[in-house]
Amino acid sequence: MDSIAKQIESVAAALSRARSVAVLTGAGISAESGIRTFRDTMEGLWKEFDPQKLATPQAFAADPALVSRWYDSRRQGCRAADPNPGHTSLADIERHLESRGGRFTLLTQNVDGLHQKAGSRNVVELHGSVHVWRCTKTDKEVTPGPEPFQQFPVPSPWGGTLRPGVVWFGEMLPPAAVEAAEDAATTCDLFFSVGTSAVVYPAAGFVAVAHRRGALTVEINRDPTPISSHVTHSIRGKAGEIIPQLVQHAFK
Ligand code: BV8
Repeated sequence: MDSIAKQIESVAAALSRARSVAVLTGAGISAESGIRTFRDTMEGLWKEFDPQKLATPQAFAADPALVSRWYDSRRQGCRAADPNPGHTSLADIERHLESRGGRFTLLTQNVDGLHQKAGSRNVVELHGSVHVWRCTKTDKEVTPGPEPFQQFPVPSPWGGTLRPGVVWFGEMLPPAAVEAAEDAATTCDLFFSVGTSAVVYPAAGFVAVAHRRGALTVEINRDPTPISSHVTHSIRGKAGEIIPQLVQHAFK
C-alpha cells in the first residue's frame, strides 16, 4: 500500500476535480471530540452493558427507564462536546464544492449532532438524533431543553412516554434518509467512509454501490474494517488529522 502521504496526495487531487462528493461517517469521527465510539467498551455505570443490546426496541420495552437514562446521559455528553477538525474540515469541503456548483452529501450514522455544530448543512442523519425525542403514543417529536430529564421513563406531554429519536437495531431507517443516501451513492464521483467499523447495514452498504459504479472510494479509519480491501484507497489514521490534510492539498 502506498504511504499515507502518497494516498493523501492522490485523493486530494481527485477531490480538487470532483463535482459530487458523498461522505459516510460513523462514531470514529466524534472520538476526537471525546464521545466514545459505539463499540468501544462502555465506561462508568454503563460498563456492564452492551450498546448493541441496549439500542433496541426490546431493551426499551423491557426497561424504558434504564434505556432512557442511557440516552439522556449520551445526550448530555453530546451537548457538551465540540466538533473536532474532522468535522470542521468536512464542512470546509462542502463549502468548496458548493462554491463551484458541485454537490456534497454528508451521510452520518452518528446521533450526536456534531456535524451540524461544525457548520455542515446537507447532513443526512441515517440513524436519527439523540437531541430529538418522540412520544410513543402520538409519534409527535420534541426537542428537549438542555437540562437532564428529571424522571425516567420520560413522560410525554401527550400522556405517553418519550423515546429517543434514534433508529434502533431492527428498526427501519427514515425512508427519506435512505433515498438521499442512495441518490448520493449513485451519483457521486467520490465516496468517503470515515470513522466507521462498516458492519451496520444498510449504512455500510452505500460505499459498495458507489464503488460498483466506478466512483473513487476512500476509507479513512483508525483500524482496518470489512470494506478496507474493497475501496480504492484505505487510509489508516485519525479523521481529525487526515481530512484537514486533504483539504489543504485539494483546495490550497
Ligand atoms: C434495518 C443508533 C431493516 C442508536 C444505530 C436481524 C434483525 C434485524 C436487523 C438485522 C438483523 N441482522 C442484521 C440486521 C441489520 C442490522 C445490522 O446491520 N446489524 C449488524 C450489527 C449486523 N441493521 C439494522 O437493524 C438497521 N435496520 O436493517 O432495518 C430491518 C428491519 C427489521 C428486520 C430486518 C431488517 C438499523 C441499524 C441502526 C442501528 N442504530 N445507532 C444509537 O446510536 O444508540 S447503529 C450503531 O452502530 C451506531 O449508530 C453507529 O453509528 C453504528 C455503526 O457503528 P460505528 O459508527 O461504525 O462505530 P464503531 O464504534 O462500530 O466503529 C468506530 C470506528 O471508528 C472503528 O472502526 C474505529 O477504528 C474508528 N475510529 C475510532 N477513532 C477514530 C476512528 N477512525 C478515524 N478517526 C478516529 N479518531
